[in-house]
Amino acid sequence: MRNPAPKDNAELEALEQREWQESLDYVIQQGDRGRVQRLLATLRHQARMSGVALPFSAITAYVNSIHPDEETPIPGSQEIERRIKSLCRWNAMAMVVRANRVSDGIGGHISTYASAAALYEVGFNHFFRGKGRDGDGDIVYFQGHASPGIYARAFLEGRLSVERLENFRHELRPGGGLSSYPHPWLMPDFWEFPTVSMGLAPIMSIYQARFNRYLEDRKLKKASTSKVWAFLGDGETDEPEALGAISLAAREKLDNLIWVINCNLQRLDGPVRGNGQIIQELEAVFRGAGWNVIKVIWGSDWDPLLAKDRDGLLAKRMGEIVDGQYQKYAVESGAYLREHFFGSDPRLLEMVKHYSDDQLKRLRLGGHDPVKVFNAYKRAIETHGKPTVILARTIKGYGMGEAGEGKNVTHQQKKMNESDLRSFRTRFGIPISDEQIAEAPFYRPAEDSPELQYIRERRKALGGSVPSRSVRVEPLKVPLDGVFEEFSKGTGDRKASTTMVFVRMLSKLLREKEIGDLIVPIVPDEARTFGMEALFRAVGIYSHVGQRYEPVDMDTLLYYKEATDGQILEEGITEAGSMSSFIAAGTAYATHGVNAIPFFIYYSMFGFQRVGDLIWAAADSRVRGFLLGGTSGRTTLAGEGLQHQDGNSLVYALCYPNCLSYDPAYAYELGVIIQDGIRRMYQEQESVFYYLTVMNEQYVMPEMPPNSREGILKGMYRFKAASDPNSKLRAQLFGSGAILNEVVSAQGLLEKYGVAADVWSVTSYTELYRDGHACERWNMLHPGETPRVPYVTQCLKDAPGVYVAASDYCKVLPDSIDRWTPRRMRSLGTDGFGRSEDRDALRGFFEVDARFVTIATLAELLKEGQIGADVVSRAIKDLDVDPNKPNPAVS
Ligand SMILES: Cc1ncc(C[n+]2csc(CCOP(=O)(O)OP(=O)(O)O)c2C)c(N)n1
Ligand SMILES: [Mg+2]
Repeated sequence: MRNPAPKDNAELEALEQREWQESLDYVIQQGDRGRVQRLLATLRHQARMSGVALPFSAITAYVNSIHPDEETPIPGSQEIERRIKSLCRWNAMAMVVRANRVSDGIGGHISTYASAAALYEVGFNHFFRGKGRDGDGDIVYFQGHASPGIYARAFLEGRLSVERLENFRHELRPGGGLSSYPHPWLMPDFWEFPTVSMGLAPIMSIYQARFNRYLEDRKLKKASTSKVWAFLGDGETDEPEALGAISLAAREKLDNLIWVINCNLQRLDGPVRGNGQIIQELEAVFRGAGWNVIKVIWGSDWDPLLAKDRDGLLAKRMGEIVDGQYQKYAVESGAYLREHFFGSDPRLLEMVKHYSDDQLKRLRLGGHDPVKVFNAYKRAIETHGKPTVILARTIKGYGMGEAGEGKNVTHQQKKMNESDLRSFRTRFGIPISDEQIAEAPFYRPAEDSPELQYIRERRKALGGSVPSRSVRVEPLKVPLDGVFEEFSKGTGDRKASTTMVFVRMLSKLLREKEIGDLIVPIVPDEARTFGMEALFRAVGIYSHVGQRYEPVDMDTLLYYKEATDGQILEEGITEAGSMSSFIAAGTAYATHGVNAIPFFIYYSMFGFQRVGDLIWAAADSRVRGFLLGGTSGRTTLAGEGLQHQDGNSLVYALCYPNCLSYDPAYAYELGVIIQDGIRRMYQEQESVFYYLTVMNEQYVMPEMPPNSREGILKGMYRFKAASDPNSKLRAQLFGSGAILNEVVSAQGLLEKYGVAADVWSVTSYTELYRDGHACERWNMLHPGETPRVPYVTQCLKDAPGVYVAASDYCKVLPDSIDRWTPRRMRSLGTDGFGRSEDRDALRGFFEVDARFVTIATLAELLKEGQIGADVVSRAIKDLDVDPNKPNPAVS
């Protein structure tokens, strides 16, 4: 019998809906999901062509991306894995609790790992590949605050002793301890990547994944299936660097990159998005950027409920709850959940009427369910053509119970009382007795226990332990005299800038047989600024897909050549991204066993000042390579003004312990420093890196004075002695970088006033400063022994007269060594904001030109009583200096 005609529109719509659903069911039952997708796409298209405006949505429902039907069971024993995970949880917690009992306030985090344990354990048991099999394991960025869990795992694996665990956050104790967070500088055999400054691991991981491709495309490393995993916090994604480069990962089709974002909905102070949904927000952002997004929101316990949710009521309800409320559910009882979550609709209540309150309370979230996590990881590693992000919902402080589970204070909870410990123990089945519980002892089962056997077997199958850092590279043998020799000869009467000199050195290095291929030039859209465009054609710009267009300047000699084996990393306008590439390249000696030699050249003002924290991470990572601050010096970069003129970077560089910084003036200085840098980093395998300023001012490059090599490297040497050493009035002038030429001119000017001055080139105040302190320290601790004499003191031992130093940087730089100069040193520098002006005007304004060096020298001689005030006044007049000009430091 035919259905009666529908009464009204509502009935008609209900009928239509049923028919369409039945049709869809039919197609789904045929088992071909691709067919469903195609069908729906056709319908969408048809609707759009008929003028139906379909609302745009970058998000899907608030449910798991992987349907239970698509899941595969986890291989191995889930029961043993659960016990291992519980032991990791316990030991991680005990590590923090015990550390804080002994030293109150020593810190540590329980709740981050407590929420992430399943995310890591599934990785350790099934995915993370060690380097043991073919030397090419996975690269894993562990969330910094989860470090206790990673140590706990290493403890079970037998890699860390109880003593080391006992000394968590007490690294200086005898026998050593464990650093708070992942720091390769402090634990160079263990940690590979520093992560704890939040937002840096995400961007570093993207460029790492891209750099892995670069090495493969350039045949510096064989093709590999290894993955880069980055474990991040949901709060961390607010850091601009965290999401700032995600479009690159999609554009470059980095399917070797997997991010796991632990969406516990909380950060340190409270909810990440109390009034919103961080998972949905991130889904939209990542989908929009072209990533594969896998949401792991609900555990298997929810599958039967969702299976019954034919009308989408439950999914709808899930999607309308904001995160602040979800957090409340996490701390509340099952009855509360029933009333406030399911209670919104009688049909939802009906769905759970057979569930006890206790059962409702125990409905697990996706990020705590190994089956869900395993399937997400599996899909991620099987995904081709795009990076994957897994958004895993968890509870912060999971298992901490009253001590912190889901609470706003949980991030900083470091203590558990006896009853908290007891419930934790019972909940996770840790075999520790009531008598022992108050102690919170570490627990490691017997070597032949099923747990430890399982761990050993799994890690063996996966290629060894993770994390593990080792340097497997062979030192390079690089006699590069052939490359650098020409620079010691000077340029005759031809003018050049140190930037031009650098580019020539780089071009020659790129052609060198032994190391040419290992050079990695990195530029943030600034190659033309530095005159490097010839390299575009010579070595090509790296692009995984080569060049799919005809470049507009194809018919020119220096055309914009992109190539799969291109050598230059042209990063576009991102110093943060470029720095991440620098880190990936500069640590390749450990990560990949490749002695990559990065040269990252950038506008100097946008280096330490802008991406200083990434440079700090580079230093922690034991990076090797050269940072080049281009167009540096406050007065050397004409015209650009306050935002560009850098008189700061060398001052910052002083604070980076393994960064050697230099301010070379001449071609041979730069040559000596780079050649020695390559020797130290790649031949001697020292974990240092270099910051070199290069300028765009052109002048004649002189010949290298004899015996100056050692001084160039140590920080100073006499460049030009006074023509009349027997003069009554004597001075020692110190110049650096482009200001050295002003100092040389001052030497000439001073002759007119009867002053004979020696000129020193100070290539590195920072090295002189470090040497001075090192000597002083040694002397303090070795009384009675022959004192060590700082290099600067040795140099000036017999140098007569007053001292004046001038640099294009803040005065604090020369001031930093003045305690080791036999007499006090007068310093001229560029404290203050830059100006849009030409060089002469700028140097006059900042009082660092030849005139001011002259006046300062005469003023010092006056102070010493060697000349009268009239001489200084005359010079001020002769040199046309306004004594009442504004002070540049404060104007
Ligand atoms: C750049 C930076 N800012 C601040 C901190 C301090 N801090 C450490 S953890 C934390 C909260 C982390 O929240 P989330 O990223 O959500 O990680 P969860 O612990 O919840 O997994 C904060 C603010 C830091 N480590 N780095
Ligand atoms: Mg969080």
